[in-house]
Formats: sequence, C-alpha cells, structure tokens
Amino acid sequence: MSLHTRMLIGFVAGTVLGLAANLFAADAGWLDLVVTYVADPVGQLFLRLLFMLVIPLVFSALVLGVVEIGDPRSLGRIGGKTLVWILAVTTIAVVIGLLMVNLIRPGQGIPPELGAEIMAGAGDRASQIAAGREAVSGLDVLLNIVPRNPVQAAANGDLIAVMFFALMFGIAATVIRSEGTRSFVSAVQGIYDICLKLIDWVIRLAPWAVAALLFAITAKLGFDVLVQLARFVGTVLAALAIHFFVVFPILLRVFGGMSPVAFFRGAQPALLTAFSTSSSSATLPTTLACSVQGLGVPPRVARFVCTLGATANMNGTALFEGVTVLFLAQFFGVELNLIQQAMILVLCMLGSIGAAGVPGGSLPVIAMILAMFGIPPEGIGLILGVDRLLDMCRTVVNVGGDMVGSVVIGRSEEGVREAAPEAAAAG
Ligand code: DAS
Repeated sequence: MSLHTRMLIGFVAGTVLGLAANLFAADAGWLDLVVTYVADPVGQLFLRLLFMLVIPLVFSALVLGVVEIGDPRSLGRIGGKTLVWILAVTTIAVVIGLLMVNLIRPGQGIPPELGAEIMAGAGDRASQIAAGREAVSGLDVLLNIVPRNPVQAAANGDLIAVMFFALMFGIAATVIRSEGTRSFVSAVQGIYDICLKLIDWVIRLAPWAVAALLFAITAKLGFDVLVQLARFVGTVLAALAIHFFVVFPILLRVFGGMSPVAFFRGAQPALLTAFSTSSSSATLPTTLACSVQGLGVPPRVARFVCTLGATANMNGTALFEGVTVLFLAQFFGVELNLIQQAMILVLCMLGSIGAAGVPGGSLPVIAMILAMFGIPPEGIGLILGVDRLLDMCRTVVNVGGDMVGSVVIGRSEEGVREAAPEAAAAG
C-alpha cells in the first residue's frame, strides 16, 4: 500500500474518531487525557523530526543550488538567466498564492476562543519561538537577515538568516573553486543526500501523525474544521491553476515564442509522471526527454535548467508554502502585518529552493516558517491529511515551470526547433 494511501487512511481515521469524540464526548475527561497523552505526543514527535531536518536540508540545498548555478560570469548567460528565471517566476507564484489566500480567506471562521484554545495548548512552543524574536521594525527585519552568529541563528530556528548564510557560503565556494572547496561541496552533497533519506523515513511516519493530529484538532473543533480544510484545498488548487494555465502560457508566448497547446502536448509525459510520483527528482529523466524531444530545447540548455530546476525551481511548492502559512495563521487567529507577509514571501521563495524534490519535501520548511511567526506547527497535521492531492498538483507545477524555463532560456540561446512531441512520449 502506497504511503499516500496510508496517509489518507490516517486522515480519515483521525477525522472520523475526532468528529465522533467531538459529537459524543466533547467534555469527557478521558478525551482530554487521550489528546494530551496520546494524540499530541505522536503529533509532536513527527513535527520534531521534521524540525530536526530543516537546518541541514535548507543549508545543503541552498549551497548546492548556488554551486550548481555556478558563478554566473563563468557560466556565461545560461547560469545568470536561470537564476533570474527562478527568482522571478517563483516570486510570481508566491504572490499569486498570497493574494488568493488573502482574497478567499479559507482559514476564517474558527471561533476565536477555540483557535486561542489550540494556540494556548499546542502553540506554546511556536509562540515561544516567535516570542524569542523581539518585535522588529522594518529596518531591523532587513538587518536580521544577516546573522551575527550563523550557529546561533540555526539554533534559534532563524531560517532566513541561515538561508542568507548558505547563499553567501555557496557563492564563495563557487568563486574559489579550490581543492578544499571542492571537498566541502562534496561533503555538502553528502549532507543533502542524507537529509533526503531522513525525510523519506520521517514521511513514513506521516500516516500515524496525520491520524493523531487530525484527531486532536477535530475532537476540539468538530465538523467546522473540515469546511476550512476544503476551502484551503480549493484555494491551493485555484492558485496553482492560475499559475499553470495563465502565467505559464503568457511566459511561453511572450518569452518562449511557443503556443501553450504545443507546450502542453510536448510536456505531457513529464507532467503525468510528476502527477503520479509527486517527485520532481523522480520525474527529472522524463522532464529532460520532454524538453529536448518534445519541446525542441537545445540539450545543453535543458540539462542545466531542468536539473537545477528539479531542486531549486519549485513554483508550485513556493505557492503552496505561502498559502499554507497564511491559511494556518488565519485558522489560529494569528494576525500578520504586511512586513511579516513580505518576509513570508521571501521565506517561501528561498524555502522552495531549500525544499527537496521528493514527496512531502516542503513540509519541514513549512513547519519552521510557521514556528517563526508563532503559528502552531500542529496545523501541519491538517495539511498532511490532504497533502496527497496537493503534492501531486504542486509537483506538476514545479516540473511544468522547469520546462517552461528551459523553453524560454533555450529560445534566448539558440532558438527552439520545432520538435516532434510524440518523440518525447516515447521517452
Ligand atoms: N513533492 C515535491 C516535488 O517533488 C514538492 C513538494 O513537496 O512541495 O516537487
């Protein structure tokens, strides 16, 4: 039985039992005991395992992402263009996500006292982490991006400061290119590979965590929470659809000189693989075949843009992170001002570069961003329950974005020749 199927079973079991408890035993003493001594600890264990991976995963992913782009000067145009493409299109994706969640406000509706009750209980750890940050002015927000002590920033879970440090480290490692830096980069690659394996192990616990976290939340909030969840799913899918069916066609027409129909026909095998595997990394061989054979992208451009894109250009993930963080802020009644939302935009952009191209690869980063803003990371349990469908869809947008990027950059390099889409289908 697939992991996602088991997660779905965990979701249904936790929800049904939680709703039953809410309906028939909302004030029973034993319910509090079950939530406090069974459900919460299981959920906390899973979240701690996710938190454990964030710093090494994000640091290694960002260093490798920068090193793979290389020194734009030495890589000439392709490296620089790929960097600009990743930052620009990922920003568009996050903005669409943030606009949609502010427009639809799917998290609205939980009675404030209930949201506060969950905050008071589960959110203590999150609010402590958030409280650890003195109230910062706009200028301090920018200054705090540069860590005085990167080890302390990592210890405090100050993700944006760790990301800045990793980016600077990667740039310096790229420029020096000495024997020592090559060994360092190999070591970082090892850390990244180990993190991927650990994520794979941690995600296998997800079904139990889903059941525990969903039980705890539905037992407290009852049926209403499922309404919120449905609206959250709708918001994510609507935002992904806008990015995929509106933004990508515009970029293809304006910068790629390709009709969206020709693109989707040529890209179809990779998009279907992404949907079924929920993994950009697993889809990479098909992504490359589609880009070259199905979309006519020059091989040297496709190899660079799609390979780097599989780990660093994740538009769907960035959008999903933005929607999730703001949805859970609304759900738990955490007010976020514009400066905080701008910080979340940057964190989601960089976080998507730091996310792993594997099923559930973005969850560790989301957990950390939630904690940074005092939003109970327990909310991840809600998301986990519906993550199967959302992961499939956002991975399609991730892979689609890589291929659109390869068409646009390929065209600007040598032009994109008319390709025989059926060749890509042959894979
Ligand atoms: N499943 C990841 C990918 O492979 C995306 C994610 O988890 O957000 O792209």
